[in-house]
Amino acid sequence: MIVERVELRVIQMPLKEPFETSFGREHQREAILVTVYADGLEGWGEVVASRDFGYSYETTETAWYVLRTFLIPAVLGREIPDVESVARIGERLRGHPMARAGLEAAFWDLFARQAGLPLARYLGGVRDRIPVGVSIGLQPGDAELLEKIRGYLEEGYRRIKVKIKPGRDVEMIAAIRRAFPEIPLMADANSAYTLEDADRLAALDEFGLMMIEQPLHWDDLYEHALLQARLRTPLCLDESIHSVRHARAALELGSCRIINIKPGRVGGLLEARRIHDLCHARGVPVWCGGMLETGIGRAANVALASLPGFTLPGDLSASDRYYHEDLIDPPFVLQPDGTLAVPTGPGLGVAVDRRRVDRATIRMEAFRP
Ligand code: OSB
Ligand code: MG
Repeated sequence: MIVERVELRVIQMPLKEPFETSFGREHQREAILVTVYADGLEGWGEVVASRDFGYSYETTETAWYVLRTFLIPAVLGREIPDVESVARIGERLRGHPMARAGLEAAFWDLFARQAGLPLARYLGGVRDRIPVGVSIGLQPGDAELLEKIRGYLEEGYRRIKVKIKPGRDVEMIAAIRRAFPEIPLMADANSAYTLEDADRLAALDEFGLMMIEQPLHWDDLYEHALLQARLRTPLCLDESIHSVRHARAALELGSCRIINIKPGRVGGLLEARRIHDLCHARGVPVWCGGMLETGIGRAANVALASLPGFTLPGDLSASDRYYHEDLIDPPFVLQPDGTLAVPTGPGLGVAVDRRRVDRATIRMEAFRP
């Protein structure tokens, strides 16, 4: 297909409540939407970088710069035969995976639409419902946290993930376990600890957590391997896995026993699928992480999570978990069995509500050959 036009938009979406992790607190979600027009079709992608760095070095500004300076000129007016060729353009850059993934996602949407297939099917997905969990940010105190957990369990979420950091860990997890002895529970530290905290992290072993996510430095594999050797609880890596090569290294080193796959973190859905394939072949469970996506990014994540190796519930909550009003119609709704339905229409399979996108847009630029 020949790329006729690309649009970039920075959007801001107020969150229903602030989301706090060990690296900071977000009150509203900022993201870039990418729209690619080709062969009479349009494809949409979401760049999951935030306004501020914290989770990653990428920000809205760095992603905007990389897209308009390098990535968009490389596809504009060109014949793009397949998604792989878009990924190869991205791979010429070092780093900037979120910028690359957002553009690639728009092409996945386009090529799946052109094929008349839902993205899930186009990727090789096998599921039509995705079991989902919910990620709960740091709360002012344990009472508030327990209340939140109770509410999400009542809504039907299948597993609870809580954020931890030094000072908000063993006692807090103990309180959760006292109130909810049986629930599938996990903790995400977003790199808040060092190896010196190994005893403290080992104290979490007695609570039967499904996993501890990314306790140590954001690009470390070696120290996670040392830590994993001291814990019964499986470690799951998020921030540290940047590519299928990192995934292989992590598994060989014993840095983790589970991987959280986020397309934005690894440069796109193609690399995300490669990591899935590697883990699936080795019997390593994976699940789909989230970055507070709008329905546009969420639809791509749901499609990814329909691949057979995504055996654990993802951070793929319903649209109303974060937003009063999503950018898509219909929104993602939590089914009574704790799943999200995989859209069945072509491409992302969700309709982008242009009026809502316009209302959320604070900056826009269109590119033509
Ligand atoms: O570490 O998984 C994370 C949100 C923003 C940045 C990093 C993370 C998260 C989440 C929420 O945990 C996932 C979601 O529900 O989208
Ligand atoms: Mg995480």
